[in-house]
Amino acid sequence: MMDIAKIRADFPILSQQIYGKELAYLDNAATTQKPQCVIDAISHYYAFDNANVHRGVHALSERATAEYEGARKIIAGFFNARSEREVIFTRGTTEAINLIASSWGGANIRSGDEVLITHMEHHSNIVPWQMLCEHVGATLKVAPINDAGELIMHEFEALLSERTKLVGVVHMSNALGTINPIEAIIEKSHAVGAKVLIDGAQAAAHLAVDVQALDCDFYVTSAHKMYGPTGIGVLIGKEDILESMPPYQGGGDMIRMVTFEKTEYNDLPYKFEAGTPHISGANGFGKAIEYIQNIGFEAISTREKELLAYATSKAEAFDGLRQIGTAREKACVLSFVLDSVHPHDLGTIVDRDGIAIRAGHHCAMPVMQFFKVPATARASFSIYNTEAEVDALFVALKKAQDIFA
Ligand code: 7TS
Repeated sequence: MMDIAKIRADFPILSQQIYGKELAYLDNAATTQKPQCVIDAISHYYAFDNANVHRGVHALSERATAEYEGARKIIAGFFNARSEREVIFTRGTTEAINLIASSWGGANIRSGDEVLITHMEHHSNIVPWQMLCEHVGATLKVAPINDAGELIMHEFEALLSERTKLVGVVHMSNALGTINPIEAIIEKSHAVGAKVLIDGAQAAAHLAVDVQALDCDFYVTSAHKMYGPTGIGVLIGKEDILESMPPYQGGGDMIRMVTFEKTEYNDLPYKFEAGTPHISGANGFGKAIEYIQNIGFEAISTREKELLAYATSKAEAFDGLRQIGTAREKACVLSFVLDSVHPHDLGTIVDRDGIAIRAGHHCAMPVMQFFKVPATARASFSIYNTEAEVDALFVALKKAQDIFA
């Protein structure tokens, strides 16, 4: 059993009032809140250890480097990467996908090739591939979803061929909560020789990920959705693939030797980390992962399932509410529309009761187009949320419904 009160006490932001009401933060798919240990790690770094990494010979620089590389080691362990060379720090999921599209895609995808994604991708796993395909004359294929918001596996398989060079799939959809069967997706994609990128932006805080067991070629995520800071994320790639890829950006740290005639690039992972990195961010990311590890995925998953089941049963009993996304394998996200209230109005009204949800297209416009809605309201849950907060949400929804009735 998880001690929710104890967990809530770790997150200072939660114990505040908004418009005189207890804050109910139900926008965790957008970003999670940060525990005190993460805040402390960042502030400790600036108060005591701030220096640039990999360069100085002085004590502070050595400390900063040790913390930065220490975080990389924690992340490698968390995702079971084969080595720290496979762990590339990025600004987040978006930058990681752009890095792959630009570097690996630029080198490997040609006119006539295909990139296969799904209908439930976040814009960050659509637009970089559109840009690449347009640039090289390749084709972007989209695997369809069903009315529950699940990938239609046999149609996905039918779209795979020897032309498919890359398959990019979201592990857990931010707009629907759907958890994709990525093991099967990876296996089937590899069978036609395609490389596989898994967008783990949503999944990594909720599900244990083992990149070796999965055998994915690239796994990407963002620290800020895992109780860590914004502005940092990670690309975990297979070493031989990363070795074969050209650098994404040029500059300091990514080189071994520069002359005007020729530049020799640095080893992995530094080849992909041009410029001064987000050192405090990496530090905070490492601490956030330790925080997750201390709780453990078994407890996290049990609790989050409980909360989702509670919210779902309330949603099913609520007159005039239509859930968007009812996949059998689903996590932590309740996306919905009400008959009588536009999602944006809903978001504004419940905010007045201290309840933070998101309203909009969730950077997944094709999902909205599929379900023929302009937007949805989305409550997304985390380990610190409570049944009382879910109750408060549904009281506020009723209020909104009454106002617009
Ligand atoms: N992929 C998925 C599945 C996401 O949910 C997000 C962010 C991203 C990629 C991009 O991550 P970033 O950290 O690089 O921005 N999703 C959301 C959301 O649902 N609400 O705000 C951001």
